[in-house]
Amino acid sequence: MADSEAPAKAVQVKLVLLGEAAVGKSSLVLRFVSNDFNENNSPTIGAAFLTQKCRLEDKVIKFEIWDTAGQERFHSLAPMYYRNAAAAVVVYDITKASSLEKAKAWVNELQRQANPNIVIALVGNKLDLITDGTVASTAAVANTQTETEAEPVIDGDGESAQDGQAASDDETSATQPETTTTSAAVSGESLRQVTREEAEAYAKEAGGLLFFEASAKTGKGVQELFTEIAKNLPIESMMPKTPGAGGAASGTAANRRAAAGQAGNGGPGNKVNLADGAANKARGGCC
Ligand SMILES: Nc1nc2c(ncn2[C@@H]2O[C@H](COP(=O)(O)OP(=O)(O)OP(=O)(O)O)[C@@H](O)[C@H]2O)c(=O)[nH]1
Ligand SMILES: [Mg+2]
Repeated sequence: MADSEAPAKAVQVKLVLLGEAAVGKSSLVLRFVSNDFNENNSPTIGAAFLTQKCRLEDKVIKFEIWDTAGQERFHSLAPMYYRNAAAAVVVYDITKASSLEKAKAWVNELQRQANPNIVIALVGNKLDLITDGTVASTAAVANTQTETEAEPVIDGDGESAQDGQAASDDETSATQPETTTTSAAVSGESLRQVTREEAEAYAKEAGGLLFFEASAKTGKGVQELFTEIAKNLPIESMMPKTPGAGGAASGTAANRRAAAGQAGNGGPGNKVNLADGAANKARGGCC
């Protein structure tokens, strides 16, 4: 956290989140951007746009995050959000096997149609729903450089970035985890439907995707996820040449506007949160 240096130019990084409905995409973003969690997060409609600035060594990275809607009816909008993205976070729910299959489909689509240099991270979310045995080993990989360890549960009252609307498909897991959290502590691994080994093996096979297990609820692994993405980006080649110029791999203003125009909840769903804000102080400043 080298501060008090001349303000570095931010490298803009367009990042998209993809994955089945209710796996916790918006929750991961909320944790990353505002260090908050909402037990009753509403399904995303269209997409939401958020930003977060991070410092990585002497570089400042501004993540421009497109949090897409997982419901199938929004699938056709996705290319607009992953086009020109420098990074993608493909999320599944470790307590729902079918969500890994959906994640694989997203990875395939990205590998066929997105920027060929895109950095893809596969993330198994809801790690808090299983007990500690595997949790410890899970975090070990990502814990290379931050002191961000398992944070205590922070149950915020933070507003969701999305407007709620009854989701027609695949909503059951949105409510199920809350009712099973307590029993998970008793039943141990029983809620886990995707082993770390299986998902990690797939991540390797699929061309060396970054792989994490995380919990948006506790914050475990979230910081590490974005840090590792930042470290895997070709930052030097993305540096703006002149003040105000966008990074090569980031979305252009025109793209952003185009995408924002299509987002179903472009108004209240848009939320900007810069790293200088209070949200980051708890974690020592993002990356
Ligand atoms: N226990 C637990 N619940 C979580 C976690 N992350 C999200 N949830 C819950 O899962 C539900 C769905 O979370 P969202 O973040 O809205 O999921 P999403 O992937 O954005 O869903 P769509 O916007 O519909 O695609 C909400 O009730 C969250 O509170 C987590 O890490 N642990
Ligand atoms: Mg969402």
